[in-house]
Amino acid sequence: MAMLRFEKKYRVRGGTLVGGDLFDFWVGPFFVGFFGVVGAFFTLLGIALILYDVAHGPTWNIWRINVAPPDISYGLALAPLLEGGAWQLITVCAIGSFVCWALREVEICRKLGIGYHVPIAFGFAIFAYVSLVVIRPLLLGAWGHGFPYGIISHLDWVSNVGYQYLHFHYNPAHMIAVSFFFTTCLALALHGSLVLSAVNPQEGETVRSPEHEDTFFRDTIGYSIGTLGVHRLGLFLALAAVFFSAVCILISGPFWTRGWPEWWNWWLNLPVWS
Ligand code: 07D
Ligand code: 07D
Repeated sequence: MAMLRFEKKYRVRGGTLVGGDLFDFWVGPFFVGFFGVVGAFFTLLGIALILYDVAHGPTWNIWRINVAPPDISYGLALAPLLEGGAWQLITVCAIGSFVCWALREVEICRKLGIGYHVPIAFGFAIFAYVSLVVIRPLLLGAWGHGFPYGIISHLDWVSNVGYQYLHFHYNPAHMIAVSFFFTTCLALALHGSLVLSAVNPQEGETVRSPEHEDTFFRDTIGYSIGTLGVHRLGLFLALAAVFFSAVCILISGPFWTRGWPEWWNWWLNLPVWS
């Protein structure tokens, strides 16, 4: 079925999570929905707050603009708007906007009758963000532990927090997350190249079937995970990478305050060495 005809067929009312028919329509190719409207509200308010804060700052240079969280001395209290209060409200808007985006995806899945894999996957990204700006600051007792909103300033934060624990590469959950990120790239490169090699042939040659793809891997490493399996694997690898990222930052501070290299002393102290 041609795409435009398919869209016409499935674009019927229903499947929404709240509000019934309210905003249950499309604008051009985009589904609006209740969460589209609420999400747009949070996004616009968040951008307005960024602009307001930046307008009071020293620069409009896109790389250098910075919306900083409140000073640690404010603890978990609300701060004045230009002393971190804007960061707090922007954080509320960002979470509101991300969650609305995920729920809008859920409504689209319901309309299409497909699984919720995409919104669940995005939920992991939201969890990582919430770990950084809500859960860890709450555990440490101050909003000032969140990262600042700025292109370069958030890099400074990552570097500073990393060195605060002496050598962040020794964080075991960081190791697992990094390894999952690398493996995700390996899996995507293998999958993308294999599919192209089979279904995008030179002119005059025929498209090959999934059996060709499976046989390539059986010939090479003795096993093929299969057409469905490779997508399960890809999703697992990517979600595990983000999950262990959240773990690695949540344990840094709330559960381990010394340098990460020191954590490995348990290994050096194993009785087997003495
Ligand atoms: C390609 C999908 C498109 C999305 C893009 C991001 C904005 C922000 C805001 C001017 C893969 C759009 C960016 C809307 C503009 C203002 C105030 C996704 C794709 C293109 N980071 N980070 C970047 C965010 C954190 C880190 C780039 C966001 C953590 C490092 C971009 C968040 C830590 C490096 C960016 C976030 C961290 C970057 C490219 C939220 C650990 C880089 C991102 C909401 C996770 C790289 C100058 C990209 C860079 C980079 C955005 C969080 C580390 C500006 C929105 C605190 C080490 N980050 N980041 O392609 O070049 O993502 O930075 O959590 O080296 Mg970051
Ligand atoms: C948080 C982004 C969420 C995004 C959302 C959506 C929009 C809309 C709109 C485009 C999690 C945003 C959408 C805004 C855009 C339009 C239209 C993703 C998030 C919700 N590290 N490290 C990680 C590596 C070092 C340190 C994670 C590698 C050093 C700290 C990952 C190296 C030190 C933290 C990772 C390396 C250090 C991390 C990041 C190498 C610094 C974190 C991925 C090769 C001296 C962070 C949860 C992630 C973390 C994190 C990789 C080096 C410090 C595993 C490969 C040694 C402090 N590092 N790191 O989490 O775990 O994505 O965050 O050297 O906080 Mg690290």
